Amino acid sequence: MNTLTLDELRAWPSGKTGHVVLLGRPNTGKSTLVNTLLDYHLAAVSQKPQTTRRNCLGILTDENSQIVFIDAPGVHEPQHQLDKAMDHAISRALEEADVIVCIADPTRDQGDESLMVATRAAATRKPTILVVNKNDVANEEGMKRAETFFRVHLPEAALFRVSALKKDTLQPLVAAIVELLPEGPFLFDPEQLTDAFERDIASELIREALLESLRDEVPHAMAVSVDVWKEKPKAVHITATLHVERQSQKGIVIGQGGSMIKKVKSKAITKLRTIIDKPIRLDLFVKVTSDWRNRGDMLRDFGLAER
Ligand SMILES: Nc1nc2c(ncn2[C@@H]2O[C@H](COP(=O)(O)OP(=O)(O)OP(=O)(O)O)[C@@H](O)[C@H]2O)c(=O)[nH]1
Ligand SMILES: [Mg+2]
Repeated sequence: MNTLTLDELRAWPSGKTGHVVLLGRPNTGKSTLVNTLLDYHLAAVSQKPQTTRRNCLGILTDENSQIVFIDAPGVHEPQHQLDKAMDHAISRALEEADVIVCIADPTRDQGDESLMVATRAAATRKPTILVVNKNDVANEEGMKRAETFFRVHLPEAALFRVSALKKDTLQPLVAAIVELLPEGPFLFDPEQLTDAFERDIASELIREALLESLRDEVPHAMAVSVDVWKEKPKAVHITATLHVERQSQKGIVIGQGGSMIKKVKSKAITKLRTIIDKPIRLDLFVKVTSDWRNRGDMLRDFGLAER
């Protein structure tokens, strides 16, 4: 952390501020909500569950408040070591949070995962808000069912219906969050949008390109490491490795005559352009890293588990 001068300390803004965890089963729109509020493609989003694998901070600041959103992985039953690390990240986020925002998806039936979400939120006894997302596509019956389900465990929580894709629907929610936050000095510089490094965001965007391009389980068996990041005066050179678990998956990712990897690269470059304003050279390599989802050393190397 940088040392501040006395004058800078005196000028450091304060107001309503604190951590707000987004808690929900996979695919409810947690990352979408953060991206929309920040107007920035910070977190990977996809139609496939378990897109987010580690906590990522999205910092929303205005003159009087600073909300530090924790975009956490989706709550699900752990299978691999990776899932356990994701679950641990959720627990850490819940501990750190001043306010919990429980996000429900009314387009699906509420089941075991929703039950885990509701009971985990209730167990913290922290101020909690219930958000029913996707109101642009959900029907009234689905929204009512989701609300009734969560209400059993969170009878006191204020309720909002929103679409994480539409910023104007999120303003009443943001105001309610601010109300619940404590007063204090801002936790981050007002200009800062996230705690993630540019190369971590880049690896997420490359993974998003994989999630969009590849079918079934393959993207879930993949991790992305950004190995080289060179800032040249007129371009940024990035080298990344796409880790798969088996030789057969390597073939799928490369595709016939390299067609799939070309597609992934082109999609990834388009996404990276939203965060990098120089020309980009992206080199992708595919590597078999056997059973990485069950290996603590690899999970730590990929930044998915604590050191
Ligand atoms: N129609 C509609 N789609 C949405 C909305 N919010 C999110 N989605 C879509 O839902 C899918 C999942 O969104 P994500 O933001 O990745 O969900 P998540 O909760 O972060 O998922 P995990 O990271 O897997 O836990 C994506 O296809 C989004 O485009 C919404 O309000 N309306
Ligand atoms: Mg997510």
